[in-house]
Amino acid sequence: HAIKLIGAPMDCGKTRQGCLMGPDAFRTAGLASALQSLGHTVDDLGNVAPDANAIAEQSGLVALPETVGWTTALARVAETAMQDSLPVFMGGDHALSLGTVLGVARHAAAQDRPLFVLWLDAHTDFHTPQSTSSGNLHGTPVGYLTGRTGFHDFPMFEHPVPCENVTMLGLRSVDAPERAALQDTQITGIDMRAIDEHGIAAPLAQFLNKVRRANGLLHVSLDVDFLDPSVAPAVGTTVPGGATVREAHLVMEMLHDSALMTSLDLVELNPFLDERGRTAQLMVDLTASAFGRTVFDRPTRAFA
Ligand code: DIR
Ligand code: MN
Ligand code: MN
Ligand code: MN
Repeated sequence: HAIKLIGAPMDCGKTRQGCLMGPDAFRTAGLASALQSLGHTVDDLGNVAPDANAIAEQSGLVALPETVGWTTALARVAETAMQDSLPVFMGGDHALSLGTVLGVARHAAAQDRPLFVLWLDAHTDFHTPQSTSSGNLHGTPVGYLTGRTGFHDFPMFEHPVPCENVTMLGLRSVDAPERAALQDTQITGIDMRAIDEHGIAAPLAQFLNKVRRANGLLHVSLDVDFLDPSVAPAVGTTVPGGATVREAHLVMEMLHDSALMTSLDLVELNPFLDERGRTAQLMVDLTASAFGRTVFDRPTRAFA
């Protein structure tokens, strides 16, 4: 692939600070060289900055104007990058997906291809600016990209992703208003109990088959808190009982095998909370799996 690394040091999607260091932690952990060594062409475009705007702060919402400024800037960068590359957005908190998916959706619409979204997260991020009680807009991107109402301060999401095109894996923290709103949608939500009982491969394979049949584009959004905090402590919103290292690698390996992924977010890494870079390193290793790193090249495993 031609991969573009795009830094999005967005830190205003919640009150706890530190995600602004995310892009440089991914760089320090060797993301570019890991992908290059797999044979990809990698271009690090540096960091994006938010647009200015005249939107007013709103009580009950954290940093609404700045969040909208990131959204417009990232949508523009994402749409452009999609034309000739596979963009990897190095966050930054999960509010950056408001912008990246907006830009990717514009590109998909211009190509007349359906867009699918795989959300790897402990949380559903299905709030609207009205339903959030924390005021943290990193809890809203799936609401925005599926076309929920209430985002009037944001750019119009002209081509919302149909709910049946969204699958979430790893869920274990869903707020009551999100749960109520999700009941009425066709979003596929695979929680940790389902993964415990049936494994992570079957629901993912089903989703990937759907993307393939539809000749769709596939945006993948990987929140650090998808992973269990014992292996990925560097995130502000840890929830126990998350995906294991192997479950996460299997997801990434299956994504590579499918050859369907067309854009990727790496979000919520807070290097201030990390232990000698181990979470950043795990995220880099997972990304490498998504781009073809294997131990053995299956199915030819025999030592001849
Ligand atoms: C919570 C946390 N549902 C909120 N969301 C997070 O503030 O709306 N998403 N951390 O990844
Ligand atoms: Mn999230
Ligand atoms: Mn999360
Ligand atoms: Mn590949």
